[in-house]
Amino acid sequence: MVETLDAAARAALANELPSWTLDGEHLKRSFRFRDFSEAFAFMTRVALLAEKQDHHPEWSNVWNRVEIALTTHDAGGLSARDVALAKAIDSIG
Ligand code: H2B
Repeated sequence: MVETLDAAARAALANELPSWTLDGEHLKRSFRFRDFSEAFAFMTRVALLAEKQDHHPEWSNVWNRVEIALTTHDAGGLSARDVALAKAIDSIG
């Protein structure tokens, strides 16, 4: 069973992941690209990362925008797996 993040770990997120917003049990970030093709190319790269980590985003796409929300369903909340995926997404975003 994956553990949810404790209060100290949540407090550290602002520094650790400055581009992400903590919203309840989700880490959220919006991306905007030049067009749909670039947005979808990004999503493809994230999908491959997610498969590699066996951890998958809740997300939506409208043309050039991609909205990502990370949470750990197996834990019923935010876990280190979300932080790891957010960092990996930052490295390609
Ligand atoms: N993704 C997310 N976001 N949360 C999970 O708990 C989760 C997942 N669990 N991807 C994984 C898959 C699990 O269901 C499989 C069986 O490993």
